[in-house]
Amino acid sequence: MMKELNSNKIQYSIDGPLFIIKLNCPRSLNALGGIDYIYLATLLEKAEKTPEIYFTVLQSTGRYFSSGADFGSISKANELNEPPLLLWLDNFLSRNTFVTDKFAKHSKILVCCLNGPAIGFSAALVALCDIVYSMNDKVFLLCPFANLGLVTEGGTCITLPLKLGNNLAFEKLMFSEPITFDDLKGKIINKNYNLQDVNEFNMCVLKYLKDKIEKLYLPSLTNMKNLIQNTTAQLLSSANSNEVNEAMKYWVDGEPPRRFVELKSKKRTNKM
Ligand code: CO8
Repeated sequence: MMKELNSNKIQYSIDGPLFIIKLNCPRSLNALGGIDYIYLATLLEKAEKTPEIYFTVLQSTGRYFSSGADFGSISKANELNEPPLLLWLDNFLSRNTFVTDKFAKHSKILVCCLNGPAIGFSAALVALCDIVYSMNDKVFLLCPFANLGLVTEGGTCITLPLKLGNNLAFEKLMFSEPITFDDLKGKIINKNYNLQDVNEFNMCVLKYLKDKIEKLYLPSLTNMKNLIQNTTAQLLSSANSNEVNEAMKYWVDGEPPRRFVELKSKKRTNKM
């Protein structure tokens, strides 16, 4: 029997036309390892292939939406005795490209329930969502690529300038600064729920979506997404490829792995 990919940090459920994916590792602020990100992408594929599904809803738990790549899993990869080029083609380039592509090309409406901050690759995935609801005004996105010896990833060289505006995106990326609720509202965040309890927030968004779509002809929605997506599809596709290839030289030289080790030992932080 073929071995199935799985992750104990991510769960999914189906509720009518909604495919709900929940990050459930609040202890590490929903940090995700390479396999977790790939599993997340395979769940998007599952939603993609299910004709009754029109919305893919991302939810999370605890005080962060996701603190990005799990520094433990990067340290583990770094300890493998492989030539750096092969190591990072496998553990960075192929994975990032695949996951970003699945998000960028997803045909169902991608909704993010942003319960808290999202960092790094996870922040990039939030920026790829079509609709984002925030739990309160404490949420932020942080792309600390310069702090970690990386470059933009997950399509952020396109999504952030496009959604936030060029100069704001520049400042946030160049100085590894948080993109605050005020920066995000009306640009990436559609609506703020002003809640403190994550379960209540997640339930409220699901109820809101069900009420909103009750009388709609759902194929119109995915068809409109397709029309909108067409305008940026090529840009995102080439950005995805350019981003990971540009970052490879840094991985091979060892700068990001060194900095992830510092994160793990708490010598480096992305705390504001
Ligand atoms: N990985 C693993 N564990 C984490 C991570 C993480 N990214 N973030 C937090 N944790 C853990 C902490 O170690 C801690 O565990 P413990 O209680 O056992 O010590 C617990 O979560 C709580 O964290 P803190 O005590 O640090 O909480 P604070 O509120 O003080 O700080 C921060 C929160 C600011 C988020 C801080 O934890 C931090 O800086 N974390 C690192 C965030 C980060 O830099 N993530 C990587 C971003 S870059 C990226 O995602 C691109 C990667 C490209 C490779 C992708 C390959 C597929």
